[in-house]
Amino acid sequence: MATDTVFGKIVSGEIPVEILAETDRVIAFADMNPQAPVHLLVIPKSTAYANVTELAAGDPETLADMVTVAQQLAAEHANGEFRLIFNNGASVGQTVFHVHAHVLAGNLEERSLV
Ligand code: DGP
Repeated sequence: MATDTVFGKIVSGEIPVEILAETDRVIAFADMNPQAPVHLLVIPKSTAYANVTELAAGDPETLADMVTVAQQLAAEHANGEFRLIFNNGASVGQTVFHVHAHVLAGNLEERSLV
């Protein structure tokens, strides 16, 4: 279970961000530490899921929504192509335990996988 994370505070409005896309289930905003020309985050509004494994099992419709929003963001901010990354666990780099998709787009040659 996700508990009290920085992304929960973004969902609640306690930490203000510019919302770039929103559905009933998800919001998107820019990563504060961009690793690509376009580096956005898509997160569920629900705070119940710490990682994508939990989300896929518990709320696959929201996972599908995240992919759809990623596509829309890539079309709006780049050429429609994108890389979608879920870090799933601390040992592979997850630092915020509220599931989130990194949407990377633009010219990604020679660039980090986040
Ligand atoms: P991960 O390593 O997969 O858990 O990625 C977490 C990402 O979240 C990292 O790239 C930085 C970003 N991030 C953390 N805190 C904030 C914040 O308060 N605002 C924004 N915009 N991004 C944040």
